[in-house]
Amino acid sequence: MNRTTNKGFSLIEVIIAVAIIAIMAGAIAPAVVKQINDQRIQATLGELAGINDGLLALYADLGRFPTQAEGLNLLVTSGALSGLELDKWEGPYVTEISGDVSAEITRDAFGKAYVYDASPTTDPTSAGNLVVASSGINQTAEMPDEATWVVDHVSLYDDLVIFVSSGKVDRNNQDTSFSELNAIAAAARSHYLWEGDFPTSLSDLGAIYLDSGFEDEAFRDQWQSDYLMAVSGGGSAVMTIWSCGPDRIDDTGSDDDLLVQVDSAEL
Ligand SMILES: [Ca+2]
Ligand SMILES: [Ca+2]
Repeated sequence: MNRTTNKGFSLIEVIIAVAIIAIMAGAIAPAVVKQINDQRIQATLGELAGINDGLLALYADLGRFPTQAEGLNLLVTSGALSGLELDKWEGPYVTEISGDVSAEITRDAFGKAYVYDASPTTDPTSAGNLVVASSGINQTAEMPDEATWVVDHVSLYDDLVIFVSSGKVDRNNQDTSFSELNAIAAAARSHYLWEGDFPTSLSDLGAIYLDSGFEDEAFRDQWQSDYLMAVSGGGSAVMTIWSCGPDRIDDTGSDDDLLVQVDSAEL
């Protein structure tokens, strides 16, 4: 009746058990690591998509992307903006993540800071106005190649790279700016018909000739640059009104500038 049931384990049984556990762990561990990495890649891709949308929304508001110094932080904080730009900033432009938003948005799901290139050299050249990149699983930035972000090389590395293009926003801005330029041109025609000459500055058009909807923003385009004007010729004067376009540089009506003209001879 006193038979013991606790025989204990023999040494050979322990060795076999440990060996089985070791083999199973060896088989499972890589799968677990892979699963964690896959989740981090998906999280990082999701963040990059949000950053892309946020940068375009910021561009639509400010008429420009963050400078290299401002970086991705400008998506969550207005930072050193002032005046008109501070008024126009309507962030945060990324979906809020729990905790310290500004710190998290600048880091990928592996905890490493995103690479932000505000003036990238890309191949093809029109690939994007900006590049944002995660260094990926190995947390080593392998791109760009030779200082050029090559679209075709993205798949060569584990880096996760987005090329951000303002093209769609610019097309919307162009449509709106042309509408405004045409409204200003119509006001300039009225000015000429009533006063016998073109205005010497756009502000001369004022409320008398301009329809509502312009008010204090009357003479600023969608990239937040002033519309410009010039009058040439004597007896048959031509008034030119233009926007500096997406590059916000006055190309005197050429390059990416948007331009309308009013010829007094046609009035
Ligand atoms: Ca990498
Ligand atoms: Ca320009």
